[in-house]
Amino acid sequence: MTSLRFAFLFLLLSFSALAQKDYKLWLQYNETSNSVMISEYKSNLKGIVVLGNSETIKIAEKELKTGFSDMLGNISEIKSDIKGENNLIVGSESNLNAEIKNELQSDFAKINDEGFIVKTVSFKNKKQIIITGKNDVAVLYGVFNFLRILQTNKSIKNLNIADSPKTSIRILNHWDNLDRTVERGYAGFSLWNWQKLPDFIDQRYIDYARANASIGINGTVLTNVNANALILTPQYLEKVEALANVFRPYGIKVYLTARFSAPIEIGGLKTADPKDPEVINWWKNKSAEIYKRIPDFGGFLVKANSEGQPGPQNYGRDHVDGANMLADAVAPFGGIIMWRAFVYSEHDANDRAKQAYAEFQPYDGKFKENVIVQVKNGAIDFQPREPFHPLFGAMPKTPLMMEFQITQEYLGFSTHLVFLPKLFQEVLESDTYQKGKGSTVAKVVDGTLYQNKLTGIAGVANIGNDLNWTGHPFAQANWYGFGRLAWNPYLDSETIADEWLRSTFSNDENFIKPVKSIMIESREAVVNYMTPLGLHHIMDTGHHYGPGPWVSNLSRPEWNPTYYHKADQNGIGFDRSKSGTNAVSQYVPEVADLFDNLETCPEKDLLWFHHVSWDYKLKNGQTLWNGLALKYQEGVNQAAAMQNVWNKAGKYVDSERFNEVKMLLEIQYKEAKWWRDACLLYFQQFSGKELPEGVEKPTQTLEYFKSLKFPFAPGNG
Ligand code: BDP
Repeated sequence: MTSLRFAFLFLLLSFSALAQKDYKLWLQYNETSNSVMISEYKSNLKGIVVLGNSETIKIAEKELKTGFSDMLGNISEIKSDIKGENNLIVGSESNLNAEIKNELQSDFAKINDEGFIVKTVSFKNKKQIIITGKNDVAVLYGVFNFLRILQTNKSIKNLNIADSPKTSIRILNHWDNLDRTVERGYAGFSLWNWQKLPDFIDQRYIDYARANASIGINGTVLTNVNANALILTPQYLEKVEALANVFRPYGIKVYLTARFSAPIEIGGLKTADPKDPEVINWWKNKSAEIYKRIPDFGGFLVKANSEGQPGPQNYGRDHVDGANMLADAVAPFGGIIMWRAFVYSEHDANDRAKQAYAEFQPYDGKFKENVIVQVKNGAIDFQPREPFHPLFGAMPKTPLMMEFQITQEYLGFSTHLVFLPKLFQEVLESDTYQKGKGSTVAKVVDGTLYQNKLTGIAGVANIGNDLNWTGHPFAQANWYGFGRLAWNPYLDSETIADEWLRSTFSNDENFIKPVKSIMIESREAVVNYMTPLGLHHIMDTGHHYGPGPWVSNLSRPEWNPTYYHKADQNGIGFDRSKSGTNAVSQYVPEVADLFDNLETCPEKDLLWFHHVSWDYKLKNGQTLWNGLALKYQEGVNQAAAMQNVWNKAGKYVDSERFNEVKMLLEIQYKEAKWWRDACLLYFQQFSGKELPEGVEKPTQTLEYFKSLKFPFAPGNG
């Protein structure tokens, strides 16, 4: 009996210890096993001196102490007073003594307000490491950077880092509803426990803020873009205020989504017309009320006149009228409006891919200073691959921010391993040619192309209350990678994968090398088994999980997959060339011509821009039909290869995470085959051709695949 009880207790304890690993994200602070590094770290870190006493500085100090004790074991040697050398001195510029400040003058000149310096200096002939910045949050960023150096087993002998974020708004968009369901959320329910707020502060809020601060995220939109006006009532604002208080010391500002019809729904007005004086007043008063509670409130994110959401057009006004009215309301308090450009209309017979550009481009220069237009990375909707959105670079007088989707609505939910920084990087590196060669999307987003002051990157969060935050252990890498790229849109995704793996799992090269390679390949794998060669939006209806290329019965034409692939006896693909919908003309001539011309159009975008015959010859000499089938097979093979690699990783990873990933990769492989078979059987009806050699034969019929239904797929309202 007793031994049974012990066994149970042991099981419970080991479960929680393991579960904690998953929960700790990339902040594992694993004990360093590299003896060379340990002795280097210990000899360079004899003492810590922390200057200042703000909450933020206390967080920084605690973080350092946790990091050191976890990674370096016994830190009893680390004293808190500074006499000799080899100390770590941590504090903001104003707290440094004059001599150190002087020593760092040229470094301070290099950084902006959120930037940090991590530097080995020698003063009074004594070597010290300084972590500093212009304020305490910047110091906290420096601390996390320093800890990352230790986590990734890099040298701290001669540090010389001065690093600043290249964008000013680095923000998560939570599509969280007040009932705690999460639109397109695949990691459980919303973190925000509205019922228990404001009095109950879940430890998760603090851990969330800490994780975000560790990667430089400085803003969070708490609520769904399909907004509920209730969040703006005093009852809820009190709860929002409680969250803002938790996040503040971590440098994170809170933002809300504003439902455009709120003046009617909660204000008792008859209209929400942005030109109506009462409406204008209502928003002014509402903003004042919010800022009274939350003086550093960030502002509003707005989805208006998009997919049925209310907006200025309901009153014969336009997006500029709506955005500017709200901008005026928050301007006195330093707030901003992030106005989304994700619009397409059921009454517009035009190619959906052209609609946002057509509607927004003419507004260039018309928005108030504190408005930033938030544009999705591509012109349709977060597909596994889309060419960059033509609005990037096309509105020189308007700040534009990037909207990426971290949650995998169209990329296998939290079931498939897909390393998204690869996708993000591809978009950011795309050349718009707006000011000649080298006018990349990254330069639009970081403001260097047109000298915009307001800059930003938003990511639709993949976070929920699952024990491991993101559903799939590897989906944590997408949150991490998003933050790193928002800080520096020029970072290489391979560097990000490397950092994340080392901080999350192990520094062992035998683990890093192969596992990094599957991360890097995973994005192309998913493109191959879902939507190769420029196919897009052929996911099943509503929930968007799994293939549904046959769906053609939805009320709005542009919701149907058949609208996007246009497969028929003659071929497949959406003709957006000059002889088709001419969507290519929304890009500057260099880019337009590249996409327009079959010879130069990258094959990865072929069916996005062209309808080509089944016998069309691809660059590798294959016919389009054979090439398409082989791409689907390649995706399946890649999914299998991912499994092979992971199966050998067991000895470097705790068994819980190892098994989780193993099971998920098995599902991914199974579903890659599902995608291949369903799509090829469906398209084969039009091509009328046999599958080429090397492509496995489907084991089910097309009817079987069509019959699959997923009424309770998550994230779908
Ligand atoms: C689509 C989603 C939908 C969102 C919409 C948006 O399917 O749930 O509300 O985008 O971004 O991707 O507004």
